[in-house]
Amino acid sequence: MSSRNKSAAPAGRLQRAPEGFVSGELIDDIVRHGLDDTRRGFLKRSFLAAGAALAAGSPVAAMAGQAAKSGAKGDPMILEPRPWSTVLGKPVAFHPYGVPSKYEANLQRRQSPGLTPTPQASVAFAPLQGFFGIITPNGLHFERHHQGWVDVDPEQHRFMINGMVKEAKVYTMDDLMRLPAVSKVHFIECGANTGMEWGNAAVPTVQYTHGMLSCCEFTGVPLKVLLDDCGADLKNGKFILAEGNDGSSLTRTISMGAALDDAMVAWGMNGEMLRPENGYPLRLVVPGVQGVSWVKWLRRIKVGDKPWNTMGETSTYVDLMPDGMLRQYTSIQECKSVITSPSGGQMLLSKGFFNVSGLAWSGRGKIKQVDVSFDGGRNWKTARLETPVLDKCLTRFNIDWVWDGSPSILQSRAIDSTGFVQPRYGQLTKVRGTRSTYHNNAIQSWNVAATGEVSNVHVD
Ligand SMILES: Nc1nc2c(c(=O)[nH]1)N[C@H]1C(S)=C(S)[C@@H](COP(=O)(O)O)O[C@H]1N2
Ligand SMILES: [Mo]
Repeated sequence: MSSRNKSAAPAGRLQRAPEGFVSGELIDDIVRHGLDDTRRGFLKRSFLAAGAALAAGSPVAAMAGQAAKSGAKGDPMILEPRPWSTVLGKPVAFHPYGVPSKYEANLQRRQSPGLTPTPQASVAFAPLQGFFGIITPNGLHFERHHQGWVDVDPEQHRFMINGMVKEAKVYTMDDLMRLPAVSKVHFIECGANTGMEWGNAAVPTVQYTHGMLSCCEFTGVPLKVLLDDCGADLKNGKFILAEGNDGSSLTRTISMGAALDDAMVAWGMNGEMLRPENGYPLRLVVPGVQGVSWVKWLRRIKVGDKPWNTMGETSTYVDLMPDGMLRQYTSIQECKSVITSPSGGQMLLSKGFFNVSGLAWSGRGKIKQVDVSFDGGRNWKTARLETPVLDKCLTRFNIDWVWDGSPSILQSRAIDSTGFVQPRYGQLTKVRGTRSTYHNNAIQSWNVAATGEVSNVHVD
């Protein structure tokens, strides 16, 4: 079915990575002064201008134009020996720890425009537009710190369990890494992901709309094993408090249900030790629950019988409702999806076939189905889910699309194993208002103009 579509329509060309063209000064300015209307407009214009400039001068565009005229025939790039095929290559282990090709230098974590006040209490968004499959490479995992990151000496790191336990215990990293380990792939999403999109279409690319999202294989010991080891009082102990060892003194209350279910005290991330930015040498993994509970540089878990109501649970990570009330402890990341290619800031350089690709996830289970609309939600087609489809994990979807050059609005809608259907933007704001900041899981719309420019729009 897909191949018939493909052969019927020539492949369209996509300018896939114009996201790197906001100047460092502009980002600094936004970080310092916030994102007002002038800066928002400027941000939008500079993304568009960069996309257009790149499209005009792009070697991809030039090559594609040539191919359209003469096919692959006569192309010196294939007919003539290339410089790199006639020299000695670089020696083995030239980089003892490998690095990406210099041609991929544009694929970077990027700072938040205007979300947070200082370089320490900040966010670096993951470039979702450049990812394939479901695994986030360790160097591109998003970062969210409340007080900067620290590089902790694992020899000096200690982890303690206390509170309502028979015996409080302190573990070294060696103690922990001797225990029976498990490895599981899960997504982590900050509760504030897509937070700038309450109200209006604020930021230009999927990196900024959805980039506080990553997915890795984590290795560690189930928290249940450690709670058992300390003789946690499971009858009266209804909650745990997790505490980090950085300057933010981040503490989070987590339900005993989540703690005993699939929470993990983890040191491994995609086959190697955690990166310092992500909590090296130890972090809590709480599948399905918002990122703030995944405490990094984890040093203590306390068992108790009621929530602690710490600052981060009462004044931040609370959802402002239209009536002025705040919802607390909305910890689960609900079913959500987004098309990552094509997405905002990219450019369709020609009509024809496109593989529309994106990510879907749910904090309540597996992804059951993803539908895609090319006309702003009037008609829907079911996308292909790529395997594996795992619990509380990103799922990659793909669907064929032949762009006829007319304006289109691309949307994706995920359904999870509980039957929950990702809401339209208007459905969500009807209940939650437009100042909720956290937990925005609305359907994302990308507008494709006749010029091929792809931009962020809100469709009710
Ligand atoms: N100790 C500590 N843990 C922390 C944080 C922090 O600032 N300090 N930030 C939290 C928040 S708000 C999120 S979204 C995730 C981000 O994890 P990452 O930086 O590995 O992406 O870590 C959480 N754990
Ligand atoms: Mo977060």
